Amino acid sequence: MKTGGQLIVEALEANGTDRIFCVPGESYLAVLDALHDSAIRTFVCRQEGGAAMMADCQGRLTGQPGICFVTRGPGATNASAGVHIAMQDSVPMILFIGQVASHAKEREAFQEVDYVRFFGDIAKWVVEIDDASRIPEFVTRAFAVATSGRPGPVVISLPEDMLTSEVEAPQALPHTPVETYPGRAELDALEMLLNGAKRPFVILGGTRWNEDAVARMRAISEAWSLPVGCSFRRQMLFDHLHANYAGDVGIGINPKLAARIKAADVVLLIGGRMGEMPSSDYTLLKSPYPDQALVHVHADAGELGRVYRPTLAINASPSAFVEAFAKRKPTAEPSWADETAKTHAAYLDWSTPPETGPGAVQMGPIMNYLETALPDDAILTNGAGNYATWVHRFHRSRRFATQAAPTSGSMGYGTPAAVAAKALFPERTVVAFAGDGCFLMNGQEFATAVQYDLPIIVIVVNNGIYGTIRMHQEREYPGRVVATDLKNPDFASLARAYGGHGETVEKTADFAPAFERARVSGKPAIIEIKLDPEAITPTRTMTQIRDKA
Ligand SMILES: Cc1ncc(C[n+]2csc(CCOP(=O)(O)OP(=O)(O)O)c2C)c(N)n1
Repeated sequence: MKTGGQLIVEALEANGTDRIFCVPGESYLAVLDALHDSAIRTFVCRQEGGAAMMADCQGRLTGQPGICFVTRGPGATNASAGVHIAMQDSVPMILFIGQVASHAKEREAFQEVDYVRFFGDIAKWVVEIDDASRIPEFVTRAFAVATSGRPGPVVISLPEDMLTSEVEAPQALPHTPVETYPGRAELDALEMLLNGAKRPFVILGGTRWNEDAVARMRAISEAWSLPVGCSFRRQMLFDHLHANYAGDVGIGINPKLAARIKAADVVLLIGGRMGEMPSSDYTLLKSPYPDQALVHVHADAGELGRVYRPTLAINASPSAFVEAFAKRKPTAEPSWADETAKTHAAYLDWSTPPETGPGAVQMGPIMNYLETALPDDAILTNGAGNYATWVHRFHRSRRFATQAAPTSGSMGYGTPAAVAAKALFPERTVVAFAGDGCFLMNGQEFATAVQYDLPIIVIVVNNGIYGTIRMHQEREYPGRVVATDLKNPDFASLARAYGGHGETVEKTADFAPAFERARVSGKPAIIEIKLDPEAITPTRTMTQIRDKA
């Protein structure tokens, strides 16, 4: 006989879980107690949104579900911020929620929420377990659902009395991974299309990639001289210094790259969904009928034909697809090789930061410095805000599992993600980028970094405004500023108050030594960059945007 709490922990162990992220609650004490006897490492966090984002980051970088435990009601609603990210970003994750006891249900008991309804639209699957003997079945299924097809978050509600009940249950078994392979007919059809193409283009996106798959994709690109772009915030899928790298198919796309994609005759979209952001609001590829012959490779059949009618639909995971297609070679020297080289030259030009800009701190030289100071395997995280443009446009990503940034555009992601990344890869440099607004959405997780001795470096780009929204405001309603001014704490003092290392950068030359001091401090660090609010984009000032409106 075992308690529900013990069965949950055993089922997690059977599925290879080595850590969980949580904020404790009285609703799931039986699970916490079972964790006491387990080798699973428990990371206690400061807010459930941060805990869920850590779990998301774990899933994003490893492909295995990140696990998060929260309490009912406010714990669950806080965690929903991370669940939404995992859903939009196709990341495997399992959120466990302590639920009110069975006798209290449907009375709007203390902190009672119906999770099936609450998470219905933002989770891949939501279930409440009423009978503890079925825990092995549901937990194993949760791993299968979270990782198969298009990965996503699963939410499991755990009534308190179910967790304390003692039952007999079958021994939990690990889930069986589900793979989707391309058929020979699809591979033949693609080979024919590419052999007949004049201006093909490849876009990589989504999840279910790994280091081997990225290496195979590189080999395919070389064999066929294919230009390759990475979808919004999926830049770790192709080496940016490779001669075939074409650029970031994201927000504020290089106009030359957009023109190149529009002029393509065949677009091979692997793993991505080509949503509103990467498609420049569905204009790069027209929905529902693209101008180009679209070959869409996706692990979920439901995504094929959902937004675009593909010429050729291939229901396969990116990793299975590249493994199969790597064996196919062109019949003749590709005619587009010269153009692929030109596209890369245009990328290099576009990703060279400006040396100057308004104010005493220039982000361009700071990005140049980071490009030389950061090892290739450094992990960069961020949330949402104009500051992220500097990272996405000017950081030349080299390797897989080096990026954690929400395609869902959620603020507050960078700091908790950095904590999870550093816990996963303690030997690697982990840098979180945040705006002043973004940081204060989940900056409390800096305390988690201090608690677990995880020396992340958080770069807070402080312009004293919710800059992205101010920019939109000035463009749409010039001169009518509402709700976008911020009065901020001294971020360096804040870092020290938490027990970390703090630096303030007021001019460009301050940055390199501040970064070095942060690195050798061995402590979690915050480097505040005081950026002129005029420097709202790499190329246009706030005044120029207002004046043009
Ligand atoms: C959770 C969340 N809330 C609100 C928004 C809307 N939003 C997008 S960017 C932004 C401002 C970001 O400000 P900051 O982090 O200071 O960066 P900046 O744009 O100034 O560089 C806001 C409020 C969002 N994307 N996510």
